[in-house]
Amino acid sequence: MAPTERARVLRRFHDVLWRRRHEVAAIITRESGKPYTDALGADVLVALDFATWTAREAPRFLRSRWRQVDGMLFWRKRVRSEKPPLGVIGIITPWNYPFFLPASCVLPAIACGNTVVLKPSEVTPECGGVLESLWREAGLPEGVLNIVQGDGRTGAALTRGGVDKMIFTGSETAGRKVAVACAEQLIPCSLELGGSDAAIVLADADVRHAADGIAWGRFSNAGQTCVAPKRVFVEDAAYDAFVAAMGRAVSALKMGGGDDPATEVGPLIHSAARDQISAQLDDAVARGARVVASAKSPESSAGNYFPPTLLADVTDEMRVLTEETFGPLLPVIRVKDADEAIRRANTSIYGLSASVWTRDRARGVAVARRLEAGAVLINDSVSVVGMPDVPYGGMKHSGLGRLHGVEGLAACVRSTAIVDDRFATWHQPWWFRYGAAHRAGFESFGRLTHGASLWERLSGLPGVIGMVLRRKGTA
Ligand code: TXE
Repeated sequence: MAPTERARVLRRFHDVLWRRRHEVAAIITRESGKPYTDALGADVLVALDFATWTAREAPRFLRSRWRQVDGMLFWRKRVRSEKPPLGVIGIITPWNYPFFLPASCVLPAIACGNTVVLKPSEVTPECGGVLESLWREAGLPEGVLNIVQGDGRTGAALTRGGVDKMIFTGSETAGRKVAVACAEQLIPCSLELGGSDAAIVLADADVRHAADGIAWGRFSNAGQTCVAPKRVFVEDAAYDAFVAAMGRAVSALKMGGGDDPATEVGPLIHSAARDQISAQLDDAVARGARVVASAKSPESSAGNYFPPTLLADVTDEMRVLTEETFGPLLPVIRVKDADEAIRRANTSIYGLSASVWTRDRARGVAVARRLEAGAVLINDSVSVVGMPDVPYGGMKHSGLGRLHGVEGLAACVRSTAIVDDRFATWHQPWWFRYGAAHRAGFESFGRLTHGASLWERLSGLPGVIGMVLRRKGTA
């Protein structure tokens, strides 16, 4: 199919998803426990945006035309850089955004002409199933999108199953195994492996605005978001006011079942996730951290609920700072100034995203440039992952490569060049038939292209013309 024809299929996928949005959001809520509002907003609506952007931009990105090759030596040549598909792309996704993550990886892969084998998380298989059914209804030809269900063993088999590229989102441990398998086969991989994002609250910030924004970033999806702010550094002058505002925000959060429209924080994905976050909290408290505030758990003890919890008096060796916390825990750290905040933020092994909170937006940009992160938001958190045209991915242990935007499209293609010579039978000046005249010809060429003055350059011209004509028709 031509890129424009594929774009038409993407638009139909968009239309089918829009029509079936309530059914899809209900599946997401049922499988993951997240509030229906989040399922509709952060999974379905964002996927719709990605479909629109990819259908519009992919054909533009894939377009190629002949152009003159640069450099005087190559004046006879024209080139066409093309972007053919990679072939089969293997995609492995986790459970935290069980519809958006697979959808946003599949869209550019298909738009660029690849076929896909997708392995959704074993915890949320139905979200993968419904994605397949939406594409089928959109008229995607048979065999272009193939879903395989299973756990890590299926993922490992897919990684070594003859694919041309892997796109993986998940834990650092599994991602590292995927990277090793890809390295052994010499195939590329894109890895998105989570983070421990810093939020830096500067002294001039509107603390209530910062507290509300960081609370949403950290506690939405029950804290199970790779780009959530997981460590907050607050300049001394704003610290007390910020902790008070954040304490109020945390205490006011409404926990409950996903179907209740008032629910802001649902349960964790499974009991193992709850045990892990409990252990990280216990470690912090045992080492002297203080629980400043926590939300009220729902009356019913059923479900893997874990109350959003605000922690102060946190020290660098606690697990809540050294590890990724994939649940609703928020440690707040007092720092002397922005320099200390940046230095401590950058000590993490992760570097996915970060945020800076300030009224002085120019200062925010200056701080952003010094943070080791793939993206920095000023006065917001998390939303970068929902922007279809903004490159997304991390530094350090947060992964390799970029998804989304033009960079994400580029990650789904090869880059090839066809170089054509305008004269089918003229020998190239640099081919064999060396001799004194040939050497002088190169000297003249050097003068013409690199001479220090106009005069020196022009002095090379006769020799170059002679060199070209000598080669014309040379057998
Ligand atoms: O991830 P896994 P899990 C982090 C977060 C969380 C932890 C564990 O800290 O607490 O990871 O979550 C497949 N080869 N993130 O255990 O195991 C697996 O089947 C190939 C951050 O759920 O990495 C699933 O489809 N594939 C993250 C996917 O990898 C393998 C989101 C993710 O599962 C595999 C999720 C293997 N050897 C967890 N082993 C983020 N970046 O947002 C497993 N899989």
